[in-house]
Parts: sequence; C-alpha cells; structure tokens
Amino acid sequence: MFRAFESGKKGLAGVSLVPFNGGMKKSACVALVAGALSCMGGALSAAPATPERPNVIVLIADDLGYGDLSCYGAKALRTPNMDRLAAQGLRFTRGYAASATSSPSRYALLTGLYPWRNNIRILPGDSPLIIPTERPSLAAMFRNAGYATAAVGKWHLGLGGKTQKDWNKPIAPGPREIGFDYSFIMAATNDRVPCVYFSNGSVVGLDPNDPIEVDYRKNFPGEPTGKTHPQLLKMHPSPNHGHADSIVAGVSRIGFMKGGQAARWDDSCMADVFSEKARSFIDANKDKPFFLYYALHQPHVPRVANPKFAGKSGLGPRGDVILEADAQIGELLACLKKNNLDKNTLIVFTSDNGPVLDDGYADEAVAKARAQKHSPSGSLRGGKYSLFEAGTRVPFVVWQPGVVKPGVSDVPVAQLDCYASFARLVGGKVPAVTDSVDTLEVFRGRSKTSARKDFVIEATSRLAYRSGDWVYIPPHKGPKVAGLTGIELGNDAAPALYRIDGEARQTENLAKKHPKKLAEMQAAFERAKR
Ligand code: NG6
Ligand code: CA
Repeated sequence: MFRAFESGKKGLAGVSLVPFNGGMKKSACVALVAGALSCMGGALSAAPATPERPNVIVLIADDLGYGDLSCYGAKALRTPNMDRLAAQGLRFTRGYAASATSSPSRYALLTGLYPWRNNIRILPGDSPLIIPTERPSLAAMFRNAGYATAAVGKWHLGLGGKTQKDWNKPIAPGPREIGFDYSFIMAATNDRVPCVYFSNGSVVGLDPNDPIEVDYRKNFPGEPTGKTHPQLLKMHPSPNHGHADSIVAGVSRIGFMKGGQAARWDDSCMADVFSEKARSFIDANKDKPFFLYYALHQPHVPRVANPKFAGKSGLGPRGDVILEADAQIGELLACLKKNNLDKNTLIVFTSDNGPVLDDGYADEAVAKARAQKHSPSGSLRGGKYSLFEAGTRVPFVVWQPGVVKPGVSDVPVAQLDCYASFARLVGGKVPAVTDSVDTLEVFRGRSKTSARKDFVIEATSRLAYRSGDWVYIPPHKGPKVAGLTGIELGNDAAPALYRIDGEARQTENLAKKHPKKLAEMQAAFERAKR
C-alpha cells in the first residue's frame, strides 16, 4: 500500500514525497501534478445513514474575504474548488469568526472561549503559547475521543513557555501539548520571523552549525534589513507599514532573525509544502478517525505565489495566491477521494478574519482590485481589523456529501461553536466553562433554529454585539478609517445600531430611530460579557 511518509519514494501520481516527520530540505517544493484532481461527482446517496465519527477537517484561510470567492459573488476571479465545496455543501451567508484578526480568532476556534475574556491580541513571532494546556482544546477533545489529530500551516498561537526560548532545541509547549499528535507549522504569520517550518516542535532542516536567533526589538549586527539593503528585495514594504526588518527569501519581514539559512522557507513553495503535509497525514490516517486543522497561509501578506499561479488572476499577487489556495483545496479533495474518505469526512471551510488589500507590501493589491472592480469584502462594510461586518463575517462552508444538506443558509453561525458541535458529533466532552454552543444540526443544514442567540465580536481589542438581525457597536475612540490599510474600523463617538440581515451594507445608523432596540441591545451586550 502507498504510504506517503516513505521517504524519498514517488507517490502514485508521481508526487515526490518528503518524510512525514520533518526532515524536509529547504527547497523541497513538491511538484504539483496536473490533472491530479479527480472529479468529485457529487450525487448524494439516496438515504444516507450518518457515518459514525466522521473525519473532521477545519480548513481555515488567512484574511480571505467574504467577497473573494466566486461562490460568494466574486466576478473578477474564479475559485472552482472553493465553489465545489460550496455547491456540494452548505454555504453560510452569515458565518462569523470571533475576531477581525488572527490570533484571537484562532484562539476562539481552538478553545471555544471568547478571546477578549483573556485579552488575546495579534501575537509577535516569539510569543509563548497562549492556549492553556490544562484545559482541553478542540484538538484535545478530538484526541480524547480517539481521533488522530494534526495541525498544518499557520499557527500564530505562540510556542514555548514564558522565558526566552532557544529555537535550536525542540520547543514546548506547543501544538502537541494542546492535543495535536502531529504538527507542521509556521510559528506566527508569513510576514513575521522566524521564517522556518516547525515539525513537531523542532525547526525543519536546521544546520546545528548555523543556529537561529530571533529578536523583536533590535537587529543583529551586520544582518541586512529591508531598510539597510532594499536592493536585495524582490517585494518592497509599503511606506510606513514596518515590514522592513530581516530579509528572508527576498522579502523583508517584521522582526529580526539571524542564522538558520538552510532552514529558511521559500514563500513560493509554502502552499505545496503545507499541502503535501496535510495529504500525507490523511494518507497515513485513512483507516482511523482523524481531525485535521489545516490553516492555509493565503492571502495574508507577503503574497508570493508559486510560479504556476503568478500572474494568472489578473488581480496581482493577492488574486494569484487565492488561486493557489483554491488549487490546494482541490488537492485536498482529490486526496480524500483517492482514499475513499470523501463521504466520511466533514469539512468546515472558512477564514480567520476579513480581507485587507494593503497590509504591508507594495504588491498592487489596491490598484488591481480597483481596476477589476473586485471587492474582497463583497457588499459588506469594513474589512480586517474592523467591527463592521466584513471584519468577522467570513466565507463559511460546511461540507460532507450525503450528510450535510447542500444549499445556502442565512442562519448565523460561528467558528466558536465548532467545539461544542464537534464534541457532540464525535462523542467528546465540552469543558464546563465554555462560550461554545452546539449548533451541529444548523451546520449540517438539518435545522434552522440555532441555539446560538447572540454573539460578541472583537476587533483589535474593541467589542461589538450581534443578536438576531441587529448589531450594536458601542462608542469607541480612534480613527474612523485606518491610516495604513484604508479600512473603516467601526469607531464612532456615538453608539451605532445596524440591521445585518441579508447582504447588510450597514449604511444607516439606526440608533436614534430605534432607541428601544438600542437600549435592549446595550443591556443584552452587558449580560453577554458577563
Ligand atoms: C499587523 C501587521 C499586518 C499583519 C497583522 C497580522 C503592521 C503595520 N501590520 O500588525 O501586516 O501582519 O499584524 O495579521 O505591522 S493576522 O491576520 O495574522 O492577524
Ligand atoms: Ca488573518
């Protein structure tokens, strides 16, 4: 039988394989195989019995917007594999991340807790682990229920303990200590050092004679940065955005690193590397139930598409990497099909937060989107970092052919509710203290009545409150529009009340027109926070 982690062998489709447990060489860029996608068919079996304990994949993109997918209305680019998930599955028009930025959003998904309860913010790349090890995470819930578990892709939840860490030794606590049997991750974001992969806590491909050092305050003497050596850059930082520190693979990043040359990643290969690791995990665990947290790095900055996709979208690098992510999803679906797991695997496909065009690099995202009339937020107001809808209302598709009823649902759902919903699905336990609510039947399209009645969202430490068709944004200090990204943040001196049913644009503040509703929302918000 084909075992993907037999080092050095060629897989069935001629894909070069790298060892499952790390050992990957720096330039190991797995060749994609044209035509590896097999047609998913899509016919539902007549009277499907619910498979017991299906495999579960949380497939989460990074900064992918509500309007970035053709199945959510994008016209300027096509996302055929995302669309296939949506066509065969249930596409939610009101699916929410808990936060408009990454670390808090992922924290919520993996703990079932609101991130603002513990003041979770965007983490630097050298942050300690922020997920408690003593309380079972979503991964631990699956592991305790007998599932094999893996995290592949973007992490951004911190690694190691509170004291200064040595990147040249295995780092713990990390994914393993919160319930992932296997992990192959980047520590933080693709624009933050350290720019190396970690397999089960250790840097992949590290030469012990060239140790890694990381510092977020000052550079190491003599090391080139985007500021001192702009001639070395193939992608330049946007003015005033930072992102001009250490240079890795021709891109200057946030933070400084030294050494680890052989281990440094090449952004243009990252999609293939993560895709191969995710598929190897599936191949290796096809005979037992598994939970895979697969965190795509696109379209977060820096957007460096593989040459196969560069220039293909007409929207510049941001569009190109969305096509690349879409192809990764095609490979994932083909892998499930190949292993005969496509009826017994539930996928939630979503994004950690809303979209942004200029988030740190001069990559033409703004100009190309304007020229092609592409709105990454769709018809919603705001974007990443915003309390308006596009900050947290994200693509949200649940897929399991034969089990999830295909269609479109406007029932509000939250990533936060994956914990309690999946716990019921697999016979796992939910901790006594939780913000997660079991909405499994809504996820599967079998009920339109959700146990989730309201939702507190967070954007850069500010809160807003949703209930039914309404959202209340309390007064917040700060600029209305962010100077760097040009995104409307949702700050106002006056309280704001909007209706958010349908494709809500949030143009009219209804606070004055509906004082009773406003008071009711304010009171409910205070209760929800308690
Ligand atoms: C911000 C960065 C932005 C991005 C973000 C994290 C600046 C000016 N901006 O601080 O480029 O890295 O952090 O994005 O440094 S997230 O999707 O992981 O939350
Ligand atoms: Ca993000």
